[in-house]
Amino acid sequence: MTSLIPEGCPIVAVEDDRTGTSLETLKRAIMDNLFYLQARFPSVASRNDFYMALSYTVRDRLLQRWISTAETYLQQGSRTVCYFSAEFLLGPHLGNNLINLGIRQEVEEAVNELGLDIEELLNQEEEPGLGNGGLGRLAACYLDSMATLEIPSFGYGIRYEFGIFDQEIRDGWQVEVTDRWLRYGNPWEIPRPEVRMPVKFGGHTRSYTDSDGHYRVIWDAHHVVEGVAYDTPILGYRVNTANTLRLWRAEAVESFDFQAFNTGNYYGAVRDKITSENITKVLYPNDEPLQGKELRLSQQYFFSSSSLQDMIRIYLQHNPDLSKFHQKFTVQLNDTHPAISVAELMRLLVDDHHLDWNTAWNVTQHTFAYTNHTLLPEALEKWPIALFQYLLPRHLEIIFEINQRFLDQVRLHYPGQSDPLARLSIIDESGERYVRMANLACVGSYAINGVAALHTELLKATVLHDFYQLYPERFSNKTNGVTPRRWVVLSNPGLTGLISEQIGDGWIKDLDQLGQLEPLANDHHFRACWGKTKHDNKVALAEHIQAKTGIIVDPNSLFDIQVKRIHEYKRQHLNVLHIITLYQQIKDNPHLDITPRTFIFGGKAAPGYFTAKLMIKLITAVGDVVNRDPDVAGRLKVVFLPDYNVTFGQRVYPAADLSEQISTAGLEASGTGNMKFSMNGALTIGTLDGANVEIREEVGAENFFLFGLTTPEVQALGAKGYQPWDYIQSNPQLKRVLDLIASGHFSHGDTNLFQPLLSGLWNQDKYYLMADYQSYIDCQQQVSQAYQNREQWLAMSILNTARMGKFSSDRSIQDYCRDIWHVSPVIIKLNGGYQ
Ligand code: GPU
Repeated sequence: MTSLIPEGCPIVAVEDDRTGTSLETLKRAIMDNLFYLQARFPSVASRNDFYMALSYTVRDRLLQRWISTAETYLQQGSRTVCYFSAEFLLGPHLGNNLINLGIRQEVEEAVNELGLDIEELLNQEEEPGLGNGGLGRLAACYLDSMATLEIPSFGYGIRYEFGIFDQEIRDGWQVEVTDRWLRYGNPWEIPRPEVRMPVKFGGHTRSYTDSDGHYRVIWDAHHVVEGVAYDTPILGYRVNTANTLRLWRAEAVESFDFQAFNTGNYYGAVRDKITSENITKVLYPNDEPLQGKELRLSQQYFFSSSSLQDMIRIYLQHNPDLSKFHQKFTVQLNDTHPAISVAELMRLLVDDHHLDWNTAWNVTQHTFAYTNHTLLPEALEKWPIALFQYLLPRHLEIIFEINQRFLDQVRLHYPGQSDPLARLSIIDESGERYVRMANLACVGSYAINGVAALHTELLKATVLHDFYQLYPERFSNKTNGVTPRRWVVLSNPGLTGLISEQIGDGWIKDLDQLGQLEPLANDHHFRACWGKTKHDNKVALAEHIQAKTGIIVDPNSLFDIQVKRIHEYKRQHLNVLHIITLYQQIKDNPHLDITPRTFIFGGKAAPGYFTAKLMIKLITAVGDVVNRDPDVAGRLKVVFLPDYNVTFGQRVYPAADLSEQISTAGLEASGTGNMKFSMNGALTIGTLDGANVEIREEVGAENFFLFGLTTPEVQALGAKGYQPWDYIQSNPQLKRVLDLIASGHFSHGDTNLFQPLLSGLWNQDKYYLMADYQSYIDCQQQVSQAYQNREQWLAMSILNTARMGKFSSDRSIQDYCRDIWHVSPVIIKLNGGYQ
């Protein structure tokens, strides 16, 4: 490989202290960073100072790989994937980078010799919570897999100053606290103040004909904001590839005009500056559905525009001809949040780079691919035309033009029919006019996919049916996956050691190798070791629970866990109905012999989602009564663990016996927590929804607890007119459970508190809890029985892990590479830095 450093330049060898991994070198490097980066000496250094010093030491070892990677990509001009996502829920970096670099042991020793504790330092890291839940975490797993598979790729997103709020529980209610994750600095990001992109907002457009007779449009914006790049290296597992996650921060610009307009109004000018910088202040904490706010659309446009401008800049460094842009880059749109990119790329190509419309459209349409992540109709993004006109006037024109040309084509398919046209149109004209972002994404993309087999089928049959009719060849399924590096190796070292002892460690990069564990499911000794690992993890979680909540739980009880965003369609309240059912059975018969269980919940509610917040209150209220009732003692415990996040997930999945995946069939697009649980040997109780269907296929029906209506059954019931009352009146047990809540038993006699939840169930029950209740209770009874047969349970647990190969995000990424992106790995050789 030829070096980029011009000949004759002095060769600077990277110091060993920045790359070496011997014990002495590591110790010296940590102390060096403590002095020269934190400006501290050991006797006054805080734990955070040591965390920072250690992180810089690890970062140095990444940078060598990062630079080699960037250099190689530049030289080879390799085809590159850009993953556009408004959310990247990365979780803490330090532990993961130690694993991927393969220096966890050495670093632990070095840290010990310095008189420090590695666990304490790891716990010091504030996780970057730049996402809400599944969608953002999927993006993070995909970055890990793309790096591990040596795929040239960039992540592009937003550097929120405040990520997802921290959740506190006060008097049983959720209270939101600002996530000031950058307060003590972020050693993992490298600011790139010289990489800045102007992003325009508002104003007007005007047109003219240039000297060559071309029609041109100029957008005179109301104001301009600059996107400034902040880069985070994303290292693959035991490879030299370190890709880039580039997140944009909004900065104000002070243009000449800006100053002139504000003469004498210094205060006003500064206030405007602050307003521009608001764009990247805070992550919207709504999962699905999203909030239709102006600032949210500004965020989406801001990061889409900055990213596309950056890609064009990179492209033009080596290729003059933008008509081939799509050969170099492909963009995956993570849901519709970046779908405005379709119009923005057209604008950049046509207005700024003077490509003709057809050429530009060919490039655009061959650049984007769109992933849909939800079937909930209320979560499909649409923006009022008036807002678009005000914020992005040029884009509205471009969208109208795209739409007109598109509808002309559609007319050829459906001569004389207006209904399909109205449904396919990018503009919703049924009432107030809106721009439909999913339609824009479908029209502007060469590939469209769902995230689990069932979800893709339902997309084709329902929300995207008309597009499927028109463009069947664009549709495919790409079942989600999760990275086994973070979700097994990092979070479950005990299990990792046990598995690798038996089958070697090849499974970490090739998860299908877990299949070699299958015969061991029959091995009594192996089962015992498996059981001990699980037990150790449960003890550790029990200690954590006690430290955080004061609640004492028994590691010998069945750990029954539901962790995910709080949402009616995910049905945490169905889980609560089961708890109350068991509670009543014990109250009826205090000597009842039941399998002791600990119910553990975690998850945040969107701050404006009243019912979800009431669901949290219900869980904590039931816990308060059940945990204190002496009749129940030793049999049931209910814990709501505050502030569920990636860090806490890493403690939870390894300690679970039972994974609750109980959404109404047809509503959870995929789920990914379901995969993390199963990989760590939990059994699933679940509906035939999302990826549960495929998990059950893989692990075998006999190793999965299935209950509830199927999607067609839900649809049929809905069509014939669902009456929850039919189920309540015919089921005395169910009625008693609802009545007990209504009586104020869990609310200090307050009969009003839970009324909104209860009347929802009685009157409408949009998510079919009443219809699924008995099936769920019966299935839970089977779970309890199965848990009594420890040997059998352990065998099922081993088989769950052994059969999870399919759900590695490596498999997902390979599918995307093969079927959609058409990109191949590029092997990175370490060139030792600047040589
Ligand atoms: N999902 Br849309 C989110 O987490 N947030 C969103 O705004 C949207 C979807 C989730 C789906 O609910 C979940 O089923 C899926 O596994 C995940 O995206 C990743 O595809």
